[in-house]
Amino acid sequence: MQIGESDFGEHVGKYEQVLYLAHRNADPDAIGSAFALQQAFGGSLGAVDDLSRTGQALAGIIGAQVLINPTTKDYDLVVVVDTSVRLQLGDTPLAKYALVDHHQDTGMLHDALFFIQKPAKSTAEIVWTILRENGKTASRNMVLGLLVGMISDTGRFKRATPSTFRTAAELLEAGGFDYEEAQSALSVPADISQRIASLKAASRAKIERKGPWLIATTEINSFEGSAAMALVELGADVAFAAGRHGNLVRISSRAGRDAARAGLDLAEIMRGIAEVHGGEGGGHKAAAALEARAKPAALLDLCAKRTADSLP
Ligand SMILES: [Mn+2]
Repeated sequence: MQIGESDFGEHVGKYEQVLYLAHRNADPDAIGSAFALQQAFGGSLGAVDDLSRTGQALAGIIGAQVLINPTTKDYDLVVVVDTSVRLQLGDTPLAKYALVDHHQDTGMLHDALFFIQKPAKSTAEIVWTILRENGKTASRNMVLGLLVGMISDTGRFKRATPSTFRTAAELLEAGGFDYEEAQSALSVPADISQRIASLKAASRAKIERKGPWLIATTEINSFEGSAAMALVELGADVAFAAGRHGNLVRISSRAGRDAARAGLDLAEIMRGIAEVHGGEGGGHKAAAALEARAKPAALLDLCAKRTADSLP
């Protein structure tokens, strides 16, 4: 059941033990959003498997105590935050759950007791509305977490909307800190294994050209998301990085602004390919992922082909 932001307190208030759960490799938007909800409404804060590098740094800065792989059956309600696809929660068992999210996928909505899902540029923006409309006051650290989440998910406001800027201004006024402080929370140097992964991804990349478009595919075994982003920063319009994880293949994809403007929808492409290979995929138009059981090279070829077909 879809609910409005103002009804969140009433719904979540019916449960005693509430867990706010962020997805695997939890990023600043997931951590900042889940932390603000947990602080405002009470309960525990958790994440599946691990936090991302910047998610970890943010948790330290705002003092978020994140339980890794908490036992979900110990809670009456799990509020899944910033997550739209079941695969982002791994094998975590979910009984009664709610959802607060900004992605475009509908896979988790059906079984949710209640959900708020809007196409905002970050979950943090939705959470800020939830706090405001439920009369919650936010501490400096809650506000800082939300703003860092917004900065991170909008690519430092590259993908911002007027409403993103309005919310950012409200957060700066409410938090009483400088914008610079929020931005510096994201300046975490990449560790050496991540830099090696990006360099290997580039050196192994296969490049296809369709008219003015460059599509890059590569295989590495970790940091697929940052590797795909690195290939776009190097000049690819669209990049796919595949890695094997046990008997699953994970592919992360990123698109540059021109490809996204031309109508490319990576979430749809990843969802479509995953579905026919017994997996799951989704995300955003310019950043999406899939997990499936197939040969990485075959999946990458399919990704490149569907992308070329959908670019003008
Ligand atoms: Mn997000």
